[in-house]
Amino acid sequence: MKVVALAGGVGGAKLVDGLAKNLSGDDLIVIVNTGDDFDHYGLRICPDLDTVCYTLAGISNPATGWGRAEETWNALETLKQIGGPAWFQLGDRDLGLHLERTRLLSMGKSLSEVCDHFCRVWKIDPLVLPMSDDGVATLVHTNEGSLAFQDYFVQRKCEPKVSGFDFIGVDSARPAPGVLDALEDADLVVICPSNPWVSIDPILAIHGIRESLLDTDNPKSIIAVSPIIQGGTLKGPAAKMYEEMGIAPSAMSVMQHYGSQVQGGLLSGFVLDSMDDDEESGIKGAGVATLVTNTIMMNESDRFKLASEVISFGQEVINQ
Ligand code: FO1
Repeated sequence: MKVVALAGGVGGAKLVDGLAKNLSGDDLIVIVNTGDDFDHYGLRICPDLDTVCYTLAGISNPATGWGRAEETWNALETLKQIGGPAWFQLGDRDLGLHLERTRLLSMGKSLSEVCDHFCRVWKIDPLVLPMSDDGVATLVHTNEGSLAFQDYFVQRKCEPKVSGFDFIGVDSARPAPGVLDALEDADLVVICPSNPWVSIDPILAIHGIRESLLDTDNPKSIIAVSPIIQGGTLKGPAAKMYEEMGIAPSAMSVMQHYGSQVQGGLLSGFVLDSMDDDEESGIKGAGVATLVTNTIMMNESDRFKLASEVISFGQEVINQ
């Protein structure tokens, strides 16, 4: 079974890691959000790509989920001492990656070429693709004006009230090489438990991606794993965003966000947490198959187990 995973930050990276440990490298392709990417100190920072790759390489920071394990902070300490902007925590090991990525990009390499190079160095088996090699920047519209994503997320700690999003540059951005072929060949597409608004929607907004997923001439099974559990999230502002956009944060709202395939939307299946089992019948009522299970990934064994259940469920949905 050929599986494509769409992923954003920390939650997405954990499920991707579980999928990678359940599937052979040839059977998994990961398409990653790059709407969070930005320039800082003249360096190109790609937080979601790095979170996915560090996690797959087994070198991610277990405390934060982003950045490197066994990190040191000498450069950041120096920046603080001399009054440089230190709101975005770049560790020494992490900085090395940003330096080399920026150098390679300035030599004319594409982001997907650079990502492929890092994946080879780290012996990462699945193919990891940025959604696009062209710059797309998520802009968050708030009660305090429109903010660049990392200004909203890290500098303002997601405090401003959100009223909408724009993905600047998306109209001219092309899917990265391999993205549309991967979707075309996929038997199963897994939308990871990433933030639907700012991690998955930017991927779906790239020309050709949503269209490929909706292509009735090449129908495919698409299942999403809810990042919302009991009206909240383990990490990140997804639930707060739903509330501020006037939508109750719930598994049902996430399912409706992507839409039911039988109603012209994306989903043929949906995975929700056991604590939200009262929402199952409503989701089924929209024509979407369901899997109710523990979706909280506290450790590697949780990741492996959830991914294995998602794959078996995906197989069932394909056979329906
Ligand atoms: N998130 C934070 O909340 N604070 C940080 O200082 C921070 C630094 C950082 C550095 C490198 C990196 O790859 C990720 C980093 N993140 C940080 C995470 C990142 O901002 C978000 O997780 C994503 O953009 C949302 O998916």
